[in-house]
Amino acid sequence: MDYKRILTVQDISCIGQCSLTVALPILSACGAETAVVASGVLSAHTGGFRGYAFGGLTGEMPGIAAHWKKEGLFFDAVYTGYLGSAEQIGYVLDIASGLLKKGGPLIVDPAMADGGKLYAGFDGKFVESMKQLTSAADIILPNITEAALLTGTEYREDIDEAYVEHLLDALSSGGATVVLTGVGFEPGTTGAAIRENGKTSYYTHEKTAGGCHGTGDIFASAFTGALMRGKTAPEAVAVAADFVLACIKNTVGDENHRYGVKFEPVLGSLISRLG
Ligand code: PXL
Repeated sequence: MDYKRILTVQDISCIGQCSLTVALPILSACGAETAVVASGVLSAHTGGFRGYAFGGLTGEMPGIAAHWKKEGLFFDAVYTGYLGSAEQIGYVLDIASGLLKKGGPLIVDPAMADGGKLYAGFDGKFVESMKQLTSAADIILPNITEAALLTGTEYREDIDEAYVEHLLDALSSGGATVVLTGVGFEPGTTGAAIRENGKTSYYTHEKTAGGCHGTGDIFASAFTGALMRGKTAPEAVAVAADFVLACIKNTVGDENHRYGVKFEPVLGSLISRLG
């Protein structure tokens, strides 16, 4: 098996089953060595919790990157998630240009919004900086809200093919592959639209009744892991979407589990699927 080294840059939400606490185990399950740069440490994620403790780690980023450069450590892929500031995005761009192996993908999940709204703490200035990062990316993994913000398009809940095509056109104009999540045209369905090399394809599956936090991070991590295991982008989308659905099914109905999905018992199915 081809053994890949992936760098992921996102926060540590100490509790909450999102960002690094899901990316690390999922990428490991996909068979990849995973290095991390933590963008910040929060007691819990900002969706649904109040009064969380927060500390940024921006100041650590250049020193970490400089040490790796000195050691000659390079990455097969760089995958970014939740970042805290324009300054951090600048450091991530430096890391991608200095530490990514030739031909390795920069995969950007512009984790900053959902359900028509920016996450707590983000503003229009941050969106502008995120546009810089997505412009440099080889693969972008936005949900509909993030895609609308990044392209200056009105957010719509009732989406149709023309709306999705417009978002895909705008996001892929620089040549990136785009995986737009939360796309379903029929009631009771959801999935992803993929734009690669000018062609759109869809992966559609059932939509469960309740939404769960952290599923965007789980999708992006499983997608990245599957892609680095040699799957094509549409194949990696299918792997990631099926995994997310299985995680949600393993969680809904558990009133005591309110902040994320119980993905750990489902990791075995991801490992088996990737052979
Ligand atoms: O799941 C995305 C995410 C990651 N990290 C933090 C968050 C969120 C979404 O709210 O608050 C800290």
